[in-house]
Amino acid sequence: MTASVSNQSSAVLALFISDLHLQAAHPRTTQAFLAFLQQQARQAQQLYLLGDLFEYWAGDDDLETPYNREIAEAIRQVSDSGVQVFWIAGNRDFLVGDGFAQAAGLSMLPDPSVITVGGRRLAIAHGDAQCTDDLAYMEFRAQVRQPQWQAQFLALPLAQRKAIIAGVRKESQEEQRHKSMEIMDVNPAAVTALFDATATNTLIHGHTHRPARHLSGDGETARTRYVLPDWEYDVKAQRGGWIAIDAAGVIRRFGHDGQELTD
Ligand SMILES: [Mn+2]
Repeated sequence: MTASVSNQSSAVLALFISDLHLQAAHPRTTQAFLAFLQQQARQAQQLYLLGDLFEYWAGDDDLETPYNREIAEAIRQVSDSGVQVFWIAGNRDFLVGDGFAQAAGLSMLPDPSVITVGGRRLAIAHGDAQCTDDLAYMEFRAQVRQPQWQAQFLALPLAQRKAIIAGVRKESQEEQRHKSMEIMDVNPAAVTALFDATATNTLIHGHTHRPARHLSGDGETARTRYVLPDWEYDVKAQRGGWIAIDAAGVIRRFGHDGQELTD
């Protein structure tokens, strides 16, 4: 009896991943994601994709590309197996629309969102909106998140959109070399504002590629900010992992090898 009760309370309710930056040029990372869908995701009740699943997304008509179709179908199989799949857009795949959502069988959520898992109320976000020290990026974000800008961009031929995105990616890589580490991290005041606005004391986000558990305050004002890792299995020093919440509301972090992180 005791064993079954403890099994029940430790059953994973929800899984959180972000920043896989999936692309055909990264076959091992892709395989790691497909394996995660086959194994961990199917044991959960909910799977939250918190942004930058794709290295870039040029529009839902790019589902014709076999690679993108394969990823959408793999997520769809998880969804069809009874797992609820949720999506928050990242700064690289914010052009994902209803076409992809339908193909993948997932539900799109606003950034940030407040959810309740295992009795625990928490906020989830991609994390780029809190990087307010990067003024140039915030300006770019405000522009490209406008429905009118997106409609105009999506009206361009797919090949032209891909060429523009390739140009922006190259430019952004150049710029990041000259930006300080602080500018590319979340701003503490922006994080506090998110906690206040959502009336939560737990936040899970990605984007910064700095996996961590940050504690602030104490007692009733204690807040915990979990940062998801990015995934990169096509290099020697592999990175990846996820966060799990069980039926008792306990939050656990796992590394690229599936081992629980205890810090
Ligand atoms: Mn990002």
